[in-house]
Amino acid sequence: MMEGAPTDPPTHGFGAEGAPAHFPPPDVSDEALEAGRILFAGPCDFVLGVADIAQMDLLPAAALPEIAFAGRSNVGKSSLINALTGRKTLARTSNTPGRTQQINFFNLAGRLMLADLPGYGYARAPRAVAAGWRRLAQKYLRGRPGLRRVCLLIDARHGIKESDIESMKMLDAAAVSYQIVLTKADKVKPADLAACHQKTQSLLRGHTASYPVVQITSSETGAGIAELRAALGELAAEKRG
Ligand SMILES: Nc1nc2c(ncn2[C@@H]2O[C@H](COP(=O)(O)OP(=O)(O)OP(=O)(O)O)[C@@H](O)[C@H]2O)c(=O)[nH]1
Ligand SMILES: [Mg+2]
Repeated sequence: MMEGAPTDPPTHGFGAEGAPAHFPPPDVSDEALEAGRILFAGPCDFVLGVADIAQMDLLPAAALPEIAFAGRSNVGKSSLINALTGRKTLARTSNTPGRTQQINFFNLAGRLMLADLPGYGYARAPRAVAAGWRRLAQKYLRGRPGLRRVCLLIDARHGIKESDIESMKMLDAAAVSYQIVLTKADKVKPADLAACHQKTQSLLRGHTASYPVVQITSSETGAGIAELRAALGELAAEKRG
């Protein structure tokens, strides 16, 4: 087993000072938690990075069910992939928004492909460059065979922004299933977190492709990570052999 891989038994991740009692973590069975834990404790390898639309056409057809991590710049996409897989440096993270500038693919245990997307809404990248990332991400999200779910990440400190609504509408129109994941829960007071969760949940109404459960996470404390592993594990290919 790789160093740093998740080996602890699944917990709900909400410690004593974690989420308040009135919004319990989603109801996940112990079997699903254990299956998710085992999957994400498996090997995870960088496969390739795709930097522009021309390269998209060279992308091999999706042989595995695929999960994409999308959201505004700096929301914590790369950190979440690292937290899910229990590796600190698998996906490159940064304090500087715009760190992930291509679509990076990771093969998880030969059962699931994880795709780390560049963020949108990064004001400081040259306009043409940011537009290029956006087109790349959109082309990928609309047309990727094998894409089973998009984790659409929302910073729990800020909630859903106009650019997120645009992404949700685009995914609704393309009928691509997406799940809202609140990030950086450790940075928000429990009462504010509850309010953000409730507001986010209510904003899902009318969004036809959205998964009903809004998952609260912290890549810093591990809150909600076991539950997200369980939810995504249900989409993985069967273990071979
Ligand atoms: N406190 C806290 N900080 C976090 C969490 N997740 C990410 N961060 C921090 O937020 C910053 C951005 O994280 P990244 O994972 O690089 O964000 P990203 O969405 O991949 O960013 P781009 O690739 O630029 O779009 C880093 O400084 C992370 O350490 C979290 O759960 N809690
Ligand atoms: Mg990133």
